[in-house]
Amino acid sequence: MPFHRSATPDVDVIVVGAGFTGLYALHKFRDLMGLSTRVFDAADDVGGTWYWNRYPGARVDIESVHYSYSFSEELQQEWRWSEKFAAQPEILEYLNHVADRFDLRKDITFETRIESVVWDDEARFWTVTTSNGETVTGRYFISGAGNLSVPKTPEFPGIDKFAGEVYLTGNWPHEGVDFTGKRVGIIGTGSSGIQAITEIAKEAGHLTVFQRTPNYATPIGNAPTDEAEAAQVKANYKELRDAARNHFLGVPYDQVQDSALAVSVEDRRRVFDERWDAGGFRLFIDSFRDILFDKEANDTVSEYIRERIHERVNDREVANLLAPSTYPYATKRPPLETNYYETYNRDNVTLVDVKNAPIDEITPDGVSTGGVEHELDVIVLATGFDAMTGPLLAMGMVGRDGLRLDDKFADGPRTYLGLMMHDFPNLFLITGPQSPSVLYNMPLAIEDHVDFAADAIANLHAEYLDTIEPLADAENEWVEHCAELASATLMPNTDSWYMGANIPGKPRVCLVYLGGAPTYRAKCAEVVERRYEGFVLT
Ligand code: N01
Repeated sequence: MPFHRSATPDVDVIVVGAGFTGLYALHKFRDLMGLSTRVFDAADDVGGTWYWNRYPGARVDIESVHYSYSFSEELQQEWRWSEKFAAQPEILEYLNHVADRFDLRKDITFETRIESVVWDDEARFWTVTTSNGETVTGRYFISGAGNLSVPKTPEFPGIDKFAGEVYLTGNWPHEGVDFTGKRVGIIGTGSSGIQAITEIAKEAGHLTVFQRTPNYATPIGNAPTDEAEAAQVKANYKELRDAARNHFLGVPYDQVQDSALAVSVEDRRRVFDERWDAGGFRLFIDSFRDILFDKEANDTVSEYIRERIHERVNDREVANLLAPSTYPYATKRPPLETNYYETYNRDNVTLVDVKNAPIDEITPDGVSTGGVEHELDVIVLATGFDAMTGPLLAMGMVGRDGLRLDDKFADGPRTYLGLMMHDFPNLFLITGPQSPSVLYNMPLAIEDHVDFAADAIANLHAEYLDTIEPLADAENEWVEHCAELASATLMPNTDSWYMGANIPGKPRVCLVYLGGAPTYRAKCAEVVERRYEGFVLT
């Protein structure tokens, strides 16, 4: 049976992004499958998220031995992490090492943005235009544009008139910023803000933190690498990676069985204390199974964290402001910290509540909240991202019959398995909306999705076919299924980026698949086994 294609594209595969996704995708498609592949990235070097987010304190929150590629045994054996949770420079160094080790740079075009991605139904390929004026055609398009890569547009009137310096955590200057002796203001107390606040406070003359919603931050438990533990991990990497892939969050922790409500108060306290002391996401994912699903169960851990915050902050009023009470733990992404709460015991740090007295404007001299002006030399915006859909909508994607992605996503994302979309054949969303993505361990989630795309392409080639595309019905069912899963959790009632609630006007729908990575992976495997059930191959 011949291919139906009427024209030959410039390359087989076009990939956007040279972060964790793009690097693995290039290696997989080019080196392991022999497909001609080009990668584009707006940055001038590799790294993706870890290229842009260079703010002080930026650090991974899943143990580095697990937050790393598993595709190459040699790579995972030879690389040594210096800390349990590596800081941004070391992760960037790792990604540079991967780029060099697999000779990836020669097929990456840097400092180039994708401006449009248009499907040609006649030729059966994608036409991509870029910011450097180039037009490239490719049979397959792989989005490795990331989930948290489009910073939220600052929404403060007057920001352009501020006389001092303004920095965005998600686009931090390479040369760093000298805060010595300066009056610094930071807006936002999400994961980025919390990491940055702790470090900037040590350097600034004075740091003013503008907090709208407090967060349930818990200890990360970072430490220098324990060589004996690292050797154990390396000796058992295969089992650990398998265990990670069979865990809700993509880490090789035990599966917890108990309800928080089925144990005595003392036993519950003991579990919380142990998980708090161990650090990382253990309190959330390794304590009780119903934290995310049952309000009463969640209340037990939320109350526990509030108590611990009060223990660490000297001023009772400040502690009250820092202790969240208006939403359940983990319905916003829980940040991990080292000495975050103690930072508010410093003489040079002030917490300003902008929930009750919102930011009116930014003046030439500082930030005005509730009629009070806070004079500043530097403003740091840690105000978050247009998560999950933002990076996709920024690429000017147009599918069959001129269907614009903005129109398709008008009421929220529509995907099948968070991987592909009806009317957008041969376009793979790596860790796309409605997949476990940000609630899984990113490098593993990325490998799973790139492997899915690679297998689908190999399958098409084996059958002399050109395209793979989800059926409209399969996509509709998946969208509904994701909404149902979300409604069984405590997520939907909290304003978070998971729900699109951080961006004015963005549809309020859960952007993440909440059935957990193992169930999701089993579903993807079943789809493949049933000859790509829910897809049409032509
Ligand atoms: O962004 P966020 P982030 N006025 O959206 C506030 C990952 N990550 O960059 O909650 C006043 O969480 C906003 O307030 P509110 C991780 O997945 C991981 O910190 O909307 N305040 C909030 O406090 C994370 O979840 C790591 O009321 C305003 C903050 O800005 C995701 O990236 C490190 C405001 C934004 O918090 C995003 O984190 C960093 C306004 N108009 C990031 N607008 C790791 O540790 C926004 N805010 C691996």
